[in-house]
Amino acid sequence: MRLFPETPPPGPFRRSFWRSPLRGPWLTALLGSLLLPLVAIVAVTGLLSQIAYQPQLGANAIVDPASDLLPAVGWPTSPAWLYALTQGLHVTVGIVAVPLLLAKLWSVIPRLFAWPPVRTPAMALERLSIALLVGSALFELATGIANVQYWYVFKFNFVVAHYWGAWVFIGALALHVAIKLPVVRRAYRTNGVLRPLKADLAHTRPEPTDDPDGLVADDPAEPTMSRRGLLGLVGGGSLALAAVTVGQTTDVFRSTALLAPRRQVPPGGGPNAFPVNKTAAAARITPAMVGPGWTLEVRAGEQARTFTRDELLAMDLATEELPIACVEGWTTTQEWTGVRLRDLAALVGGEDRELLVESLQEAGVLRQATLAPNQAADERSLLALRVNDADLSLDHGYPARIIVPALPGVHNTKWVGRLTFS
Ligand SMILES: Nc1nc2c(c(=O)[nH]1)N[C@H]1C(S)=C(S)[C@@H](COP(=O)(O)O)O[C@H]1N2
Ligand SMILES: [Mo]
Repeated sequence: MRLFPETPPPGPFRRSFWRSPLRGPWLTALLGSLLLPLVAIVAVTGLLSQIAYQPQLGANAIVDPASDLLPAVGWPTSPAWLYALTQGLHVTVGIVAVPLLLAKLWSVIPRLFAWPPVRTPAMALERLSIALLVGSALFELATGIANVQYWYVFKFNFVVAHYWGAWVFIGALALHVAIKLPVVRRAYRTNGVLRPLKADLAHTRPEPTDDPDGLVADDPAEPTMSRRGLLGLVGGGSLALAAVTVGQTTDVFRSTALLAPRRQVPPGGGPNAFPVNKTAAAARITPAMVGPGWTLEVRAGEQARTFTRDELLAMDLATEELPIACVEGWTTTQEWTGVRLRDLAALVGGEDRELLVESLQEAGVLRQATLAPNQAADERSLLALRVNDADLSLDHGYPARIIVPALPGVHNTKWVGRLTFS
């Protein structure tokens, strides 16, 4: 008995429905070849971001470290712009890949309606792997873009879902590349790698029909666009997205980042006019909590000391130009002044230890972070009290905040109340 009738239902399940003369194995191979390095960059930088979070330390973990597939290899403090680079690439390249991904899906869309949907168990497996690949690619892009837009529509934990979605994607992609490599090779051997791009509209013909996947139309329509025109359209879309995104990784061109919510800086200019992630009001930090009664508690083992802000300001202060690089892709570099974390460690005998940083903020995962010994010991790592020669603004973490080179922005804790070296 047959699972599906021999004749496909009318509409997209019939091969005659798909008439674009541009579709074929060469076009799909070329789009795939262009997309692959981009998704590789996004995947690698995404995994690096998970490593940079140091989930093995304290309460840093968002993804359960017991089930994490990545080794806890630590994260350096140099170069200071390392996380700005990796995370800037992750977000920018991910956004730039969108037009290419859509074009690639368009190029294979007849396969979605292949008839019969499954013929053999092997084919069922292949289709399942494609479903996982396409599903995870769309899921990763949709959740990633929603997150960088601060559009928290999902009811699940973004980090956990985006992380495990990435592994599904990486696995399905590796399988897909291995399976399709011979098809790509043959498409390039038959058509040349770039030869079809030489044809203008008048010379645009369907690809040779030697095509096991049935991408070449049975009944091709007249072309309305050349292949290089299609590539120009897709590439132009990617460049346009890059142009309205990359500005957020700089302080000079931030206003050009039309698609980035963090192009806005606090109004009025001045030393504290750079992007704020979470305002003091949103974090429920009240003026009373940070008033003259504020003290910093510093502990290591049995040793505990408290300092007022004036006492901290009277210590040996250091000034460092360091970036805050947010996981959402924006970066700002400012000149911070404060007490070196290693000097504070020395005051309580907590040198070369892990450092638990706790905020006055009472709720939310970002109220605390754990720094590794190399991060707490770096001579540029500060408990910053001032920025650009002025007191920190309340929104930037007054009375005191953490600034550590190459640390993911999320761990540069604001409104610090307690430091525990252990
Ligand atoms: N206590 C506390 N610290 C925090 C946050 C927070 O929500 N609460 N946000 C973090 C994030 S995600 C970033 S990117 C940086 C941004 O610092 P800024 O707002 O001064 O630019 O602060 C970090 N420190
Ligand atoms: Mo952030």
